[in-house]
Amino acid sequence: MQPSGRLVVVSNRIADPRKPAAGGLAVALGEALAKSGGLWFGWSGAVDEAGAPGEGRLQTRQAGSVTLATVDLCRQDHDSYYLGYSNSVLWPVFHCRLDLANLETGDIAGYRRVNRMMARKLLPLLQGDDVIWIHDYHLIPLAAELRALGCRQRMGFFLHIPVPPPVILAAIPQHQWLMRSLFAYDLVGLQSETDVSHFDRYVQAEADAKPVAEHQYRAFGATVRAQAFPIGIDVAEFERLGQGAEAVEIYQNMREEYARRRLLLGIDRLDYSKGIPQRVRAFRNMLSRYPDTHSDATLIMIASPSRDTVHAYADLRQELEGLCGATNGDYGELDWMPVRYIHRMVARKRVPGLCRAAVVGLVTPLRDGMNLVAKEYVVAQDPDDPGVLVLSRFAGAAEQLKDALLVNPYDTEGMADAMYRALNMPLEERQRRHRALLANVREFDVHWWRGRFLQALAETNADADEAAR
Ligand code: ADQ
Repeated sequence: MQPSGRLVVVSNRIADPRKPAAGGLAVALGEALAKSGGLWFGWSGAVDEAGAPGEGRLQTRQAGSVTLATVDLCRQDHDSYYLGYSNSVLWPVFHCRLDLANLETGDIAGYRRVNRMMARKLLPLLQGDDVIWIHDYHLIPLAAELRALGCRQRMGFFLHIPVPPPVILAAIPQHQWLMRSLFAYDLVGLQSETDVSHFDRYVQAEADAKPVAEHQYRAFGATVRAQAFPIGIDVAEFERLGQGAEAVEIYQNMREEYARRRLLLGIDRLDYSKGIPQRVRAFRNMLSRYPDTHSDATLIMIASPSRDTVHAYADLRQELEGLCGATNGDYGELDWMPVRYIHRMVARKRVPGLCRAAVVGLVTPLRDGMNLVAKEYVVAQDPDDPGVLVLSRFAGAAEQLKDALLVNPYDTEGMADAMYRALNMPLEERQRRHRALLANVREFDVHWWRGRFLQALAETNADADEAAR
């Protein structure tokens, strides 16, 4: 069963699903929106310097059959809602980094103000039988704000980042309010079973919520269904990109340039959750303990700039530059630079070619909701001569991709050993692992994810239905 009404997607940022740079998620959501003649609502990405707090300017435009509706944020709202509460409180705490969380600021007011404003702007655009799908940690209280304005439509929420263990979550001064907000939804989608178990333990301990049926919890006078829907990639789209001229060209260039060398690759946003310095330390440790890797193994790290006005990100950049420089200084030769670090985004069309050129894919976050690079790396490989995925056990993807070499990113020696093992893995083992990984990535792709979520949302015995009767 799929919901019959129009689909409304709400996310912090929106993308034109018809643009090639949009990426798998935008394309997958765009498809579902196009089918129902849907609406996509979110922040425009622009800061209106002349705007007033809580007053976003609404703009709408058509992208085929999809309506894109955006609001601008004024400087104060952007700083407190986006940089502040979302990215300096929720992001670090949900990634278990209490040491980086700024829990004493007053940014909660801006977070609530923007969610309330978004609800006010969205409400008049809604139709009676709409099905509303809200995304990610920026917008946790949006359903509660919409309900307070009388919205009775079915609403689902998907959290793209991990749920931390209850004892960490409870460090947020407003944790009760935040989690109560989730009970305004009919369905809460999480990335992994670990996330569901953390949610389950939290609501039982802090809200005395009891599971009333499979995946159903009752607390705060409401019932919510909470379940894992591990997100996937658009495999067909990524394969198409892989056959494109730009992917083939970068693959050939890399093979030529590094003809005598073996490449290990990391592609990330430069974020402290991604375990990037830990990865360089492990690589350095491998160089120190396995001299046969010298003048051979080369680590390519492509880390795109992200949230660089938040302090923790600027510190990370400095640390990484120091580590890469030191490793190259200590181990490099005139004709071999062990680490190539590029602080930039690479064009999406090149990503499959880069992944294919690397004999080892390093996806080693300290915590990650899912991590789509792990899945992209698998799809990009030559099935006859595939590379090896080294994957952190703390990425949501590790619950599905059990045939990767799973590592603990805090264990420098263990990770160095895994890198070395990956570099030297026999062909037959690489093929066997790759077959199993690819089958999993193919089966649980982004279309499966979208379909399962929307089906579950359609099946919820929503209070919304009762209220409407
Ligand atoms: P992110 O933390 O952004 O997403 P991820 O899942 O790794 O992380 O997706 C990143 C995407 O951006 C991938 O498609 C990747 O190829 C691309 N990308 C990253 N760095 C790049 C670079 N330097 N150049 C070019 N492309 C780059 C959040 C959660 C994740 C969750 C996703 C989806 O943090 O855990 O998997 O949402 O739910």
